[in-house]
Amino acid sequence: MMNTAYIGLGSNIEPRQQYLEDAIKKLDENEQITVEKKSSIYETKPVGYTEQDYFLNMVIIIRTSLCNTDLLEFCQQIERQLGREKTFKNGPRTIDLDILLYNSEYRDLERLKLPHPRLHERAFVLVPLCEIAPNVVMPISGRTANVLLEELPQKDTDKVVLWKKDEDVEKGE
Ligand code: GSY
Repeated sequence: MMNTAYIGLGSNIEPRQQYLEDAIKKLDENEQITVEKKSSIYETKPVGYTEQDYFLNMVIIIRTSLCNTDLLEFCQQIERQLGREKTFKNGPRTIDLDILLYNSEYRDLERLKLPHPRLHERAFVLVPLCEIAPNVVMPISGRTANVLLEELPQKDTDKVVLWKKDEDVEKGE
């Protein structure tokens, strides 16, 4: 059974772009995962704990035969492999992989909440998500990514700046 998942990636420790690319490569190397679509990379002002460096963020769409908890495990394994050290809550990180959506499932487990509980308030997620899937529908609320983005204040979306278009990443520019 093939499932569709949306994953948000973020890094604010150099080499930021390399961490994003390495994480995507590791996902794609898993036989049970195919990376279907990638957003451009955005440079974003840190949210939450603000006394840290700017992030690079992007969103990808994958197809996978992994169940949601196995996908979570695999994402956490990649975070560990890429040297993510838990400093403190919301602190700097080499790579962060968040499952944003898994099919149209709703889950409220300790370890896994779907859709991602802060997705609707995060411009650094919604801007790249809307680039590649503006009409994706949120479970329960039935609202699209586009509608969620329109509801964010402009001061939030202003802090998410296109950094590298997907085709420039492919060309290695
Ligand atoms: O889970 C996301 C980690 N994170 C980010 C992020 O990825 N980007 C921005 N701009 N701010 C953030 N704050 C946290 S925590």
